[in-house]
Amino acid sequence: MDYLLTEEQQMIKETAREITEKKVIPMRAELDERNAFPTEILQDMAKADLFGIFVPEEYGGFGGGCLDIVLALEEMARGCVGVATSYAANALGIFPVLISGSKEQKEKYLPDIAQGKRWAAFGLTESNAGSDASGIQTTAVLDGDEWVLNGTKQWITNGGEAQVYTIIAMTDPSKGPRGATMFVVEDGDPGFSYGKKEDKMGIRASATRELIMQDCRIPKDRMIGRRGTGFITVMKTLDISRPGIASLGLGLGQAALDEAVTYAKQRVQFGKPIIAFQAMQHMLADMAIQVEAARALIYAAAKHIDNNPKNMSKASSMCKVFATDMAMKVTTDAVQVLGGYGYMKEYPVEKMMRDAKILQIYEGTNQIQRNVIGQELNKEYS
Ligand code: COS
Repeated sequence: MDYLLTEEQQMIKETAREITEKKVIPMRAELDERNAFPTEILQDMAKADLFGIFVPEEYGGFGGGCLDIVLALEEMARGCVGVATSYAANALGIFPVLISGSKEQKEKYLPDIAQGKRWAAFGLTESNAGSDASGIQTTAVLDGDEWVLNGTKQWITNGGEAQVYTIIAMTDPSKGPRGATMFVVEDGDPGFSYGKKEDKMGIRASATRELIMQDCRIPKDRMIGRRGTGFITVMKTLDISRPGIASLGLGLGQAALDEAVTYAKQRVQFGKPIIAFQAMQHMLADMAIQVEAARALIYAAAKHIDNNPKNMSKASSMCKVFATDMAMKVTTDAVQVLGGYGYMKEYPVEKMMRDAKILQIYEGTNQIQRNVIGQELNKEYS
């Protein structure tokens, strides 16, 4: 379907697609097998200016919006969701600075991010604070001209690979969500270290580690926004970022559909290609409908977010739920279409199905997204 994308938007898609075809697809099985971080591929993306998409022009980027990011991520995810997750986590990590950072912080970090000289990561989750984001226990205490952070962040994408970390900590624990504040912690800060790299079911080309802060001292001016505004910044960050996760589901679903149709045309059983059987055609048709419906919803939600920055939550959660549930279903069906071959590592759909699962879990489970949508409906109809 023609979504009437501008020339610039088509260029973003083509650039991301070229890197995906030339660099990502040939490497994805090996990265998955070795649980290896795609440093060189990310450097290639930086050279192609893909890291500047979401950075404002005054800080050396292209000033793109949510739609521009989802277009790039869709193409990346057609190749490998692990690689695309590393890119997406960089955007997620720097969004708090974009949303609530001071001019000085933007000047300090954004040009490097736009050029891919430094990568970012987002530190929210803890062992006892997953869906319940305001349950964080990491603390930050002001000591003279420095903040002292203590706590451990868990399952942080790009952990140990990024140089810039946006981290939420309690500055006034008795105030609940209103007592949380965000900070920038940099690789090499005293008292800041990483846990071991996690061994995951899917998205194995992305790095996931703990961030450990033991009397981690950072300068006072690393606080993002005002004291006590951290939770709101986190919520806004997730609102902007979740369509990107939806788009990972979209690219993945499209890739699984491509594999399934190609296979169904080649595989001959009972004397004809299996695509000639109605049972197969109906399955492929349902997959194609779901992929296209996800694309339409994501592009519409991204446009809405670009034009209504104060009213993002429902559109953001809706497309995240729909597209990532779609990706799980469509990749599972693709394995079914390929049958025994689909279950073997020799064919890419096995990895696609493993990669799909996390999309229903990270950046807010799909159950939490439904809560957000339900709460918004409750407000709208009051
Ligand atoms: N934008 C701006 N402000 C928001 C907001 C949003 N999208 N969502 C909530 N807020 C505000 C509320 O208005 C409230 O402000 P007041 O103190 O002025 O009333 C405050 O934030 C607290 O909101 P709420 O009471 O709804 O917080 P809850 O603790 O009930 O949590 C959910 C809300 C479940 C939505 C939140 O915890 C969440 O998103 N959890 C999932 C976290 C997640 O995605 N984790 C994955 C890891 S991150 S990669």
